[in-house]
Amino acid sequence: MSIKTKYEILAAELEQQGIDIEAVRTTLKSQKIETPSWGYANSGTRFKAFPWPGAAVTTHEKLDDAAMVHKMTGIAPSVALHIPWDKPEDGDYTAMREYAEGQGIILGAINPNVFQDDVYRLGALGNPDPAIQEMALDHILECCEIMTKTHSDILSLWFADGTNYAGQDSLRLRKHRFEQGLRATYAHLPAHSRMLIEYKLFEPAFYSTDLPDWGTSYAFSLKLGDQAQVLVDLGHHAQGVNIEQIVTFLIDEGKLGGFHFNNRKYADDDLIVGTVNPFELFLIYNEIVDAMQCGEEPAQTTAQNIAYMIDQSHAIEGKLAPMIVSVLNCQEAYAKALLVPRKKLATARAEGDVMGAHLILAETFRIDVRPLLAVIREEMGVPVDPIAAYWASGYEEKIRNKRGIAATSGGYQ
Ligand code: PSV
Ligand code: MN
Repeated sequence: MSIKTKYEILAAELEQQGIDIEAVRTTLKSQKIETPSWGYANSGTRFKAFPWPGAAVTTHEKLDDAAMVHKMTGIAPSVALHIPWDKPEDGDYTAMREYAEGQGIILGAINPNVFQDDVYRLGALGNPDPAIQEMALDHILECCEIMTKTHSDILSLWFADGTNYAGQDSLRLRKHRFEQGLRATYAHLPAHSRMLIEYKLFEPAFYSTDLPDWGTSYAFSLKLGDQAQVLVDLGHHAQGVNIEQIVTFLIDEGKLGGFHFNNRKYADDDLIVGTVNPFELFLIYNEIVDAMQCGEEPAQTTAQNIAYMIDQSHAIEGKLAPMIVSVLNCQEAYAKALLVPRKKLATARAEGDVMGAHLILAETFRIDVRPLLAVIREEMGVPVDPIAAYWASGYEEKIRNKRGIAATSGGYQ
């Protein structure tokens, strides 16, 4: 049976369930996922970074790779930068932006890096030394200026700050230092931009982390104002945490700003999203779609404005292929979430039909959406099978031959 026929059968079934398949197709075509510049460079664990032949070293190479991922998928039109990893040698961010645009993509979130310099041994904004707090703040403010040149509207903040030993520093004073630093940052945000405050349960600080959970990020973002929101990195939670519930709470309060997609099995953030637990990814998208379709303000607008970003830098599985798979996994999860029969679900819930309600979600998750995705890819003019098309494109051999094996690891050039 041809893909077209499979699609027609699926569309007819869905329409019977009350799903507006035309609307689903339109929505899927407007989906956007940002990929990270650092995901195209070599990286590893603290034990070993296995170099990948052809991995990007320069920012231009990272932009070329991101553009290729977009060409294959049609839904990855922007790339996040990490500063100073992506600082141009000549300091010309306008030229970098124009280079990206020439490749068919745009520059996205700016991520200040206040965790790699030697001075940050005891933290950045939370550091007990006011001179180092100041240094970190200066770098963040410089990133606010960079945003204007790169036309970025998101400042994405993550801090490695915390302590390793009880008594090492005052937890209360660290909180105060953070509040002060975040307030100063907020005051310098370009107009119409947002700052997203990322949290992380642990690592590299192990006794206390200054921004350990969504509640802390939420509290700070509330104090700061409308331009501050929370960033949920899927990797930064304890294993049992219900991320979709956090997502819903934050959307409903107007405070979910964006995602870093990955998988939490790594205890950091480098495994391909949707591989270990595709059901969880579907449930997250389901909450977002529910807010878009059934939520009241500010939930609807908040859900519409979520910045979807991947935060993965693969250690053993190559570079572009896993990035393409990550984008496709998000597309599949979103497609399924758009097919949930929400009226039927609401009725089952209202009737207290526990199994009925659960099975509506579970059955939707089981729908084979590949014919639907094939049809929209064809309409978008991208390969119907992006992974096969990538392998057939010759790009991997081209970068392998041209770039060779870089000695660098991490985002550093
Ligand atoms: C930290 O683990 C993190 O998730 C932050 O988002 C960083 O910006 C990113 O990874 C890259 O180090
Ligand atoms: Mn992250």
